[in-house]
Amino acid sequence: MNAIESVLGRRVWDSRGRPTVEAEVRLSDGVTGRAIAPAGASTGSSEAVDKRDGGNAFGGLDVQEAVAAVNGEISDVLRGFDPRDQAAADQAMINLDGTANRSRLGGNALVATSMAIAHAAAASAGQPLWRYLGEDRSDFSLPLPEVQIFGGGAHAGRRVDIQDFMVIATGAQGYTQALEWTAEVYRAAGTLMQDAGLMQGVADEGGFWPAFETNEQALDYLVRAIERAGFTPGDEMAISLDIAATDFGADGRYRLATDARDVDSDALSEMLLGWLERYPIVAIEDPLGEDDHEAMAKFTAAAGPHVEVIADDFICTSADLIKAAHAGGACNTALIKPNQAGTLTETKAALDAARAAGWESIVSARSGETEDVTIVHLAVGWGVKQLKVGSFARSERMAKWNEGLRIAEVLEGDRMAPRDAFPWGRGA
Ligand code: 2PG
Ligand code: MG
Repeated sequence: MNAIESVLGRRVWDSRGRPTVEAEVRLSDGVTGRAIAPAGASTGSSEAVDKRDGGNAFGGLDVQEAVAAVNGEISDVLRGFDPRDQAAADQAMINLDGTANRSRLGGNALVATSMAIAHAAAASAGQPLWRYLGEDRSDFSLPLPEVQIFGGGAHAGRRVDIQDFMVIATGAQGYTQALEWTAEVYRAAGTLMQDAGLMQGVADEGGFWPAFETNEQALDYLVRAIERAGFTPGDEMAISLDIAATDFGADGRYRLATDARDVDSDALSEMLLGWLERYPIVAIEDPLGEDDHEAMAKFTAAAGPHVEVIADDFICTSADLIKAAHAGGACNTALIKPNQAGTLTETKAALDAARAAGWESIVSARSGETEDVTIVHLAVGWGVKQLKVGSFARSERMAKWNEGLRIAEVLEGDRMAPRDAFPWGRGA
């Protein structure tokens, strides 16, 4: 039987110049698979935690202990496992770690290893990862891209409170066209910023630095960028927001520093619902804090079925938290991030829980990324209809968008999930 022979851990560097964990799984047939752990800046409290060394080097963010765990304990425990039995290998790592939040060995050590096992198994089977993961599927399609134009919040020194101002090419015929349209909007936004004297470079995920006076000004510029690029807002190109409210509020109180306002849950909800009325917004992520359950349920009901109310920090890619949110009527769409869960098996369990709840799902990158393109393969292989990767600039982002183009070529056409698979946008 083909079996895992060893796992090699090494320290590599992410898009913010921080150390991160790469794992390389070697199989007895000589095939290897490799993956790198990403890292978030706006994290939810129930996420699997990265193991960081502390101390003086690299602001305490070094990962030598997590790398040592991969080379030592993790490699030892996985030796002999069938690489095709992802669930068994992941469970062995979960048991070995022994903590609820993966803090002993590190979520970064676990997720890199877990993804590397899948890469090795796929390579050994002579298949691209997306096809290997989708072995039981007969039909594949590309996900609809959700792309950041302005970065904010924790990704831009809190220059504005809202974290992601994004576009979704709701009218595009396919993945290739969705990227083409997004590229035009990104360029148009850059020109607008330049002309207004507001161009100050880009934020962490490649979106333009938000040199705005108010949060709402970013929305105005986004609509203007869509128009300037020649598209109809709300028809061809729609807006998606990640409020990341956990980052500026707790216990039902929120501080909108840009607008110099302190608000409660109701006032924040009212402001956001007003935006839903006035702007072509089809999706809104973490509109309230991770601890604000009742307000989130109220907001979800008020936003209505045609707006995706996306849970990120609110559910942290946890099947149990998705079930609880669904039972409480909070949110209708899950953001799926492998490193929040810790292993691919738990990530898939969260996706399955979202599907069982009748939710939509979006596979997502983190703000700290690398050349690793695993998430694109997860989206295609698992049949997830949307993908969030950050902006349309910088290679850690473009590596993912470009990987989608290669997969589209193999699929003989860039078929995206059909338009009627989305509850919003044109024809909703
Ligand atoms: C998010 C992500 C990506 P981070 O909040 O959705 O934008 O950010 O990786 O910093 O959590
Ligand atoms: Mg988020």
